[in-house]
Amino acid sequence: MRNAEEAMIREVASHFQYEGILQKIVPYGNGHINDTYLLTYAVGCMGLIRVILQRINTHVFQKPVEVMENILHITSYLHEKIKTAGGDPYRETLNLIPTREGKAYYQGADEAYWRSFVFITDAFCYDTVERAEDFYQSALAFGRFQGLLADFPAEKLHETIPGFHDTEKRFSDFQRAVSKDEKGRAKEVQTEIEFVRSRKEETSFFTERIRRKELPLRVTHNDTKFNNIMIDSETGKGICVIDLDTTMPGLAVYDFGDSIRFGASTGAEDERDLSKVRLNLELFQIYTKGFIQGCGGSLTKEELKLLPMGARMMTYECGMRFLADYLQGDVYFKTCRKGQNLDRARTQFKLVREMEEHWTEMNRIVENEMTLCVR
Ligand code: ADP
Ligand code: GN1
Ligand code: MG
Repeated sequence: MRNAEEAMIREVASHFQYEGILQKIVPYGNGHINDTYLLTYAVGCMGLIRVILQRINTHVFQKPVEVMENILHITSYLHEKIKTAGGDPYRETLNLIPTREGKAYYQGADEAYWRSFVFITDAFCYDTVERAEDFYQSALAFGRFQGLLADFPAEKLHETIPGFHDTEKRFSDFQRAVSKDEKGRAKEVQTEIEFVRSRKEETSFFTERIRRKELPLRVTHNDTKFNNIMIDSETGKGICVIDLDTTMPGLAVYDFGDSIRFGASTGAEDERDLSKVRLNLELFQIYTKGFIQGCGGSLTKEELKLLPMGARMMTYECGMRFLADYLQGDVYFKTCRKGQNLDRARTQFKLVREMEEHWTEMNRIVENEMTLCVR
């Protein structure tokens, strides 16, 4: 890390209610959005204590104060609920560490917004599904998360990114990015653009059902990537759902779908060799089972039936977002190499095709898991 960056982090850290001597600062995790650092403090005879310090990406979250109001609200609610149920509220939910002024965030002189979380020890986030059991545990945990928030007063939540999973809106944004073609990249990606456009009809699938009130809006996470869950290193259980920036009213099928998009692929999200990217139906079945169980019977029959469509839609939508970002010059998702957003878009489109080809099997798997759960 550069000296200037380290000095800046030290300055920011001095505004939080940390104790001890700051020993080490390292950039941390593989999120695409925020800048995350792991800080280690030596605290008297207590030894080393770690904390997470994050700079909120204000290009993505244009109302960071609202994001923090949501997070404070959600984490306080979860903390109490977990405590009452006899769980460990310092491991099973995120906990904010306040600033010295008692606020949930610190606003630096440069307009940057910072927040800090208690570090969840003895647990890991994985970027790929190495063991089916971990994926199953993540499904249980994401399902339970929805259950825990079932009675949360949803009207108190801000919509941190308007229309986050409004695929119709995402499609219009995409079309705008293609017509502007700011970086002159559209000509190289005509096949991919055509792929998105040819599926335009599908974009209103869920938005229509929301308008017709056919599907219930719930408090959902909306970014249920496998690396947004912490797996306990001792028990192997999905211990804590993290990355709560987009937790707001949404559809259960979004949370199901986004997990499938990322975790049930045989390849990395940015894999260049598309022959390695397939839909793993075994993982699809395992996640379906875990998610339905995790939701504890709260999903309606209609929601259950639409789980496969949730997977297809989230994958298609994410691919379209990656491609739009590529056309706009990689301004939204972090990249570490040229063409990474295009590669990401291509893996998503390959997966959509896989899902279209395995549509009957996906539906059969869900129907089967529905029956097993009802029994
Ligand atoms: P992004 O929005 O950029 O994805 P995340 O909030 O998901 O940011 O954090 C990035 C990474 O930091 C996570 O994948 C995880 O590895 C790590 N992380 C975040 N919060 C904690 C925490 N409280 N304890 C331990 N690790 C954490
Ligand atoms: C981003 O923050 P992270 O890396 O968990 C993005 C998701 C995408 C995902 C694709 C706020 O998630 O919507 O599905 O990248 N988060 C936001 O990997 O846009
Ligand atoms: Mg994340």
